[in-house]
Amino acid sequence: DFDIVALGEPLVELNQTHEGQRQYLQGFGGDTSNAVIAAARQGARCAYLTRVGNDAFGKQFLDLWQAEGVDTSGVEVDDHAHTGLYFVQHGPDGHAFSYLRRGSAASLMTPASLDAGLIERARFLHVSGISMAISTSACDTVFAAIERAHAAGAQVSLDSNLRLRLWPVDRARAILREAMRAADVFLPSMDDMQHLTGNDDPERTLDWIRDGGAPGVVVLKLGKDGSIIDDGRSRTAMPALRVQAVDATGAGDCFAGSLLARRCQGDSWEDAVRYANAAAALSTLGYGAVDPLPRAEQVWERLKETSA
Ligand code: KDG
Repeated sequence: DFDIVALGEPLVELNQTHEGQRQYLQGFGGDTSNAVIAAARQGARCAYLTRVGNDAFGKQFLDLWQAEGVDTSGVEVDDHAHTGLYFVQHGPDGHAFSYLRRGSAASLMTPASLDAGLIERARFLHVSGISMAISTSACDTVFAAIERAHAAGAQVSLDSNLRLRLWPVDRARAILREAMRAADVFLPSMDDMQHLTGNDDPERTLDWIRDGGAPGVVVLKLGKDGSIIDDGRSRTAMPALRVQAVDATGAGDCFAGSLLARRCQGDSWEDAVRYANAAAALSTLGYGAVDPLPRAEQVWERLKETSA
């Protein structure tokens, strides 16, 4: 059985190593893949549901997941479509993504290609705004997966991960609203919600989410201001950890994966968020979404230092 089964698209990553220069380090990205690897590094039993191309990068991903202990029996290999790719560039305003992913193997997923058996053996199904934005058939696949999860008693976790290059804001708002109503755990960022609601006040944003019918636990991520846990009864502000970040790509995914992993270990929401904050902070200290994802020992070490 699995703690976490994630569904979405992995992307080969080419990450600029010096601002303004043309050198790129090849790594791995794709929000849900990042999250499931982060969870596996915290000791969770994980599987990933996706499709990759029958190409060198698809093979690299399969090797990566296997090395990380992520089950790949639900990964389909497509002979005709490629594995998706993105570039990360760094500038004064942080990082920016350029995508080469249209028509990718993962974007061609359909509800029929879903290995629902894996979801039915999981505690959490983890999906994101990106999983639903890459194509309409992927969006249908996410909703089919959510239904299968709930029918089997699994919980659904949703990270907003709004990428407006992938879909128009009106569609994103409508679909994310629908998905958040089905989420047992909803992990929106304040930046994403500001695009959807036009409002920059955290309390009003949480009201919007609740009024929209979200029934689960909501953790609203405020960046350097930490996060707020809304468990439906009360709201608790949690501080952020300060670090000298070099590349924040994948930090939110690390937060999601680490949070779910700790919930599966029995942590309270507050303890799980404190842990996930530390893990996410550590993940920004190196380049790339996956390579700098910390392991449990490093996170505990960091938590000890900050509480000392
Ligand atoms: O959260 C980081 C991801 O956004 C990155 O790895 C690339 O999955 C990606 C995407 O679609 O933006």
